[in-house]
Amino acid sequence: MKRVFAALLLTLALAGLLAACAPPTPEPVVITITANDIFWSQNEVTVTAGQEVTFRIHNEGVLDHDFAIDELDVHLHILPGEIGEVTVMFPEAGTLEFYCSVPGHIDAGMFGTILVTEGED
Ligand SMILES: [Cu+2]
Repeated sequence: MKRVFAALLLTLALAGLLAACAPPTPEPVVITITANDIFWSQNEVTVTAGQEVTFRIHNEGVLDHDFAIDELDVHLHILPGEIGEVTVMFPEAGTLEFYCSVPGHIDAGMFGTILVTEGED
C-alpha cells in the first residue's frame, strides 16, 4: 500500500513538472475582417505563434471576395452578404501576407499583413 502511494505521489510530481515545463498555450482568438468594394476593413492583424486563430470574414460588398494566405493554403471564397470562416494556426513567428485573389483586387489594395509574434515562454 505504501508503495502504491509513493508511486502515485511520483506520478503527480512528474505531471506537475511537465505542466510547468510546457509553454502556455495562447488563448484561441477570433479576428473579424470585413471585405468591401474594394478594400479590407483592416490591413494589419497581430497573432501569436501556436495560437488557434479563426478569421471571420464578412463580405459587405456587392462583389465576390476571397481571403487567401498562401503559406497556410487558405483560400476562402465569400459571396456578397455572406460570412466565411477559417481556423488556422501559425506555427512560427514571422510576417505573412493575406490578400483577395479576385483579379484586380490586390492591385486595388486588398492585401494586408499578418504579424505573428513569439509565444511567451
Ligand atoms: Cu476582393
